[in-house]
Amino acid sequence: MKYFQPEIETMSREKIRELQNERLLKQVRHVWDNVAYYKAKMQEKGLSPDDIKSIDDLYKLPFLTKDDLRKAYPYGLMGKPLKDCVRIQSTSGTTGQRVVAFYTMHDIKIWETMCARAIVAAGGSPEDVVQVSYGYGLFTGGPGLNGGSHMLGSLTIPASSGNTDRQIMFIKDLQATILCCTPSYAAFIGERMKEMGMTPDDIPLKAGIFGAEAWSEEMRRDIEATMGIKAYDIYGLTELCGPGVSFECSEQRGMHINEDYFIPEIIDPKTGEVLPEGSLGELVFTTLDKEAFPLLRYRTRDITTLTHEKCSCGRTHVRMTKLRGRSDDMLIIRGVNVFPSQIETVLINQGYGSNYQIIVDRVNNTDTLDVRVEMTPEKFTDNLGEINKMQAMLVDGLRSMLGLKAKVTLVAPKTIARSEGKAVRVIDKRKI
Ligand code: DLL
Repeated sequence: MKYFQPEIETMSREKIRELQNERLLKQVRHVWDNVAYYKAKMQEKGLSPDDIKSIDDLYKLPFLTKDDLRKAYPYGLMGKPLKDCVRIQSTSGTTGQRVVAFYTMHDIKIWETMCARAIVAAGGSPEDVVQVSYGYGLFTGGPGLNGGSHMLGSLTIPASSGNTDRQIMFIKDLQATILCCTPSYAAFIGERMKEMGMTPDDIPLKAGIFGAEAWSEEMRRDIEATMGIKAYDIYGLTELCGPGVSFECSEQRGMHINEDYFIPEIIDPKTGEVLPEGSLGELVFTTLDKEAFPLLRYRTRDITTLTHEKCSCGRTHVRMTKLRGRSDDMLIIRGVNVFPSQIETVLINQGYGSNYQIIVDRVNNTDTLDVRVEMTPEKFTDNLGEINKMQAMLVDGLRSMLGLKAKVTLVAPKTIARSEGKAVRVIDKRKI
């Protein structure tokens, strides 16, 4: 099975544009008629739905930001009355304001369709056994992939996250072929497998669908080798539905955005100006077929690039590159922009795992960067001279990657807390 919906996933660019134009006009009208908050924003700019005749007019529409979501919390952006809604999902609110999103039955169906497309793109079919080890509940990871797997007709194990030994037992005993969880949890499961003396040959897994947080190519290779699988990236956010907004195919070179449901744009995060294809900038989405929670030009704060370059998988939908992190993940240390993923790349290149912690502080008006890194069992030593040498190598690696001097402390294996969901790797004491 190559595609879940071949006619849509491989549609010609002209047809995609036609479909987007048609749906955009309807979505703008729906918002104007039902979302007073956004209607007021349009009126402030002197706009009415008649001013939006095609995608070419999209730039005229005002942006929606996380701040708007906060102001309109909880019901102010709804496009349907509550009685027509069947579900609420929410973010954990770790990076600030909690987001609450609403779904009609139609919205759930399109969300699950996108997740089914993602599973097929990762080599899945109704023959597969899909173990969903994302958290269930308000977090969208579990319910989204669970729904996608059902829609595809795969046997679904709603394992949820946690109880890692049981996860491994299920994979083995229930013959799971596809694992869905955060990349940090996948790394943790892999680590535990190794400890239990298991090799990839002991488990039937062939693929993993990992997302919800930034992860490096090096971490991907690590997980792939430990589990003997192909690891696919999946992206999404609660505001738009959850996982499945975009997903990787066998090429593993960027995630196809479901363009029949969303129009993506890349803007300059400072000026709001739309940037040409290939530029690195903030990702903005306009929903095209949402009933309960339609969002026009929603600023995600995620930083990426878009490419329409032909993909050998045959899918025609635009791709976004792997995220380096969110614009609000980016640390500014002594004036230098630092993404945690850059630090991770240095660590993994020198043979460490993805268990690390970044501690930023300000001492005597100067920012300090401390990186605590766990030694792997293979690298573990209690010889101080050796440890000093290893630390110095990491300091060098970080200096050439970031242009910054960091302090590195190596710690014993298993001393940094593992994550079953999204890992919290940065502790910025300057904000406290
Ligand atoms: O994390 C939805 C999701 C669940 C996606 C399961 C993939 C898999 P939120 O909790 O609302 O939703 O967080 C959304 O997480 O704006 C990104 O900053 C980040 N994010 C999501 N997927 C990726 C990814 C879910 N593949 C926020 N790579 C987004 C990097 C990601 N960051």
